Amino acid sequence: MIRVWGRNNSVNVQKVMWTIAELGLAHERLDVGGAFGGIDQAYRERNPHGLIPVIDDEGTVVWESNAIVRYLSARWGQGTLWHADPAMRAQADQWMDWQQTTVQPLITPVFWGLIRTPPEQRDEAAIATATARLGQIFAMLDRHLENRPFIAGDTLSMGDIPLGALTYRYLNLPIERPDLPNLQRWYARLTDRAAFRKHVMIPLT
Ligand SMILES: N[C@@H](CCC(=O)N[C@@H](CS)C(=O)NCC(=O)O)C(=O)O
Repeated sequence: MIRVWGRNNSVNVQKVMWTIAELGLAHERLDVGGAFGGIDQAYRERNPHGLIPVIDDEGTVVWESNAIVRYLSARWGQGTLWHADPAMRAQADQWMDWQQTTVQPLITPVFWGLIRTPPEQRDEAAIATATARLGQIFAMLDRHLENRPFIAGDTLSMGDIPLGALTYRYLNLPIERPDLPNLQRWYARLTDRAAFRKHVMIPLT
């Protein structure tokens, strides 16, 4: 049984829950973080970073959402989420790292500004700057998806999970976006998946 600590409206928890659901793993999720609190001494012993999510898989404790997605895929998703071929796996890896280092820092001010900040307190200039840059980087992802159904190969892999979770947010924020036809086709494929609908396609809060 895998135990997951983290509230379900966190995109980083959603990545983990989506992975678990794709793999059909027995699990229990505990609400921690945000209004739930619970980031106490005991929590920090599992995750010294003091953020959600963290998992415990029968004694194997892992934090950092993308590291968790990789661990679960390697352990339980050989031949599905985890590509055996290192070259294919590197494709998934590079887009996972790009999500963390490039997309996340830009979407955070837009998401927090529009969803978690009262209108009178918003930094509209910062939101507009990040939104414009997001349009450029999602256009780059759109070009990557021009000739392929999924991020790395012909089937869903771990490479789709972090970007898929963030793309749901990007497409559902009240912002202007460029035309992204390839990204929209890939996103439609994700929405066909029950695991994605259950864990990612929930109201933005
Ligand atoms: N790089 C970390 C970031 C984790 C993170 O920022 N988690 C946020 C929620 S998305 C958090 O713990 N916020 C404080 C809280 O919820 O109490 C990861 O991917 O796991």
